[in-house]
Amino acid sequence: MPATPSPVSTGYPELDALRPRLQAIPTLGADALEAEEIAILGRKSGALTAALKRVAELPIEERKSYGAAVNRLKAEFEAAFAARREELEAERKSQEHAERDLTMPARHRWVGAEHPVTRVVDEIVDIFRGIGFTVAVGPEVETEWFNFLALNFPADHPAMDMHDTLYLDAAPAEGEPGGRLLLRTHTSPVQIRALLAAPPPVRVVIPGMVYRNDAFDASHSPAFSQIEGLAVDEGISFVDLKATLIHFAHRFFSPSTKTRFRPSFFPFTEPSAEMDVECQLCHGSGCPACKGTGWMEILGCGMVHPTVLENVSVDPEKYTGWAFGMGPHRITMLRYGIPDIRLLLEGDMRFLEQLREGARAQRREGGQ
Ligand code: 2NL
Repeated sequence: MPATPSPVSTGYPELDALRPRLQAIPTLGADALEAEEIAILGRKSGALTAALKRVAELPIEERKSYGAAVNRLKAEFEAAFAARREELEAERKSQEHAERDLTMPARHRWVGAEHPVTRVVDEIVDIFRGIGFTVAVGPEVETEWFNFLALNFPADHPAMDMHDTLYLDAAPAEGEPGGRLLLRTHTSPVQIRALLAAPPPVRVVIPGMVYRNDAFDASHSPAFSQIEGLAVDEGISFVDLKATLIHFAHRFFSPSTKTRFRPSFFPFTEPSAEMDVECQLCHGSGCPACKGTGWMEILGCGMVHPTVLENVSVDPEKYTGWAFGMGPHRITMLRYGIPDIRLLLEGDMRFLEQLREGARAQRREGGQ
């Protein structure tokens, strides 16, 4: 039994053996400090934790003084660890300050945003959803039947030529006519799928990417977006087509935007029309963007051709319908006066930043 325990000797050799490690703590680095703390105080295998566990094995008369010695040493270790940790943290902070160059230019903070074409597609889809249309999507690899033949394209139509359409090398589905695979050239095949999936009434809009064998220049891209819409029901007329598309133009552009319809031709509609809105840049007075006409063409449309309805087993005597197709990339260019479609496909941040949501309002207010 030891007499009075001195500050350096506990009288227990196995505890005294830890003292050099206590004295070494002020010299430890951050990692070594952490390892040493675990080695001494760790719950599972710390040296002092083990010593404390041994208290229970001692004869009753030795327990009190041994337990007290362990606890005292533990308190000393804890204080030493805490002091060293504080010291290291202070060193780290002062070093950080010394290394900080306050003359460095601030780092630009990037904030993500929707692409302007995505925003335009969402707006268009929302307007049609607001008047009872649903939204559908479909495959980008299609067969000749869904993409052309079901839509009343004659088998020798120039659009089906390899010069205009990107065909896949894959073998066509077993000897089926129109089974050749291609990248869809419009979203119309999805409307064919919608008509086959459920009987009328059908009111659906279809956004998606489409592909053509075109050169990449200021006004053409081999990949671009399209939105088509289709309404088939009993008693639908050209009046419904005009009323719906004029409503769309008033919501998308402005309530006072003037519109006009001109006759046109598509194999899948009869009669067919093209819709113009007054030029959004000059409001009708004529400018380079509208080639001096005061009008911008925004979409093609028409009454669904009876042959198309027959091709999907919808009775053209009972049902009629109308459809439209427009290009969100084109609409985005018209809305913002963008002269080159490649700007919308190349992802140059210096360009896209200017079209960020709210950027126009910020500029008006004299912000960045
Ligand atoms: C354009 C013209 C149009 C349609 C697409 C359509 C779809 C079916 C039946 C009939 Cl299933 N028509 N779609 C109709 C007229 C025009 O697109 O210039 N698009 C950019």
